[in-house]
Amino acid sequence: MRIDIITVLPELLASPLNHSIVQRAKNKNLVEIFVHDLRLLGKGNYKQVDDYGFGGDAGMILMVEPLYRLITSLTSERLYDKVIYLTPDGTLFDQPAANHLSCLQNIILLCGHYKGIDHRVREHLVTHEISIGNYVLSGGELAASVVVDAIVRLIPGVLSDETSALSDSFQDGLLAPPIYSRPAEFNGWKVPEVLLSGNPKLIKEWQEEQSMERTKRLRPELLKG
Ligand code: 6GU
Repeated sequence: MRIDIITVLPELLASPLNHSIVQRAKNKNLVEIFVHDLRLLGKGNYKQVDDYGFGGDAGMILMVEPLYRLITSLTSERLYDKVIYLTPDGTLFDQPAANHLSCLQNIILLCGHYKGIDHRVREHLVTHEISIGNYVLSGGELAASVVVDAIVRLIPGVLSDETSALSDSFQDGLLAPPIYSRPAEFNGWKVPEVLLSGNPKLIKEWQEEQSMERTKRLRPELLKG
């Protein structure tokens, strides 16, 4: 999979994209991630890529021309499955959406900043819009990091034990069961007996019960779907 990310703040993406599972996936050549600094396409001494909006609202807007040049230079080189703009008014991102994106070959993630981007980019170049939740972030970079992390870990071969992505919370529409490590007793706090039983069938039953109980109690709306 290839992911191209367009941003005016590449620094904001550096840490999440260069550590942990995402770094491991890049090392294994299971994903290529290219971060494009939009500023490099700005014109003039100031490399201007943002400007005031028409209509008098305060706040800067990413201009249509640099975005047009960058996006069309990418799309002229290869076919992109999706050109995704990260925005609070996009479609809510969830596990099924992550599963879907993880199956694609090439995607562009476009991060807005300041007030957002010239709407003509959304009308003519963007094909999909994603929000990561009902709150407003200062820009799309943190959201893009979230989306990249969620999809990269699903690419086959990225996680060492492939079943571990399947046992994630939400992968079956339920919350994950509680997990424990050694020691079996700490401070008088005990690991549930069944997990020490060595009986895989009993353990699986207990985990499924726990998943269901926790989902009913903590996120009952997940069971409505
Ligand atoms: Cl994708 N972008 C911004 N700026 N804010 C958000 C968001 C995205 N998702 C939730 N809030």
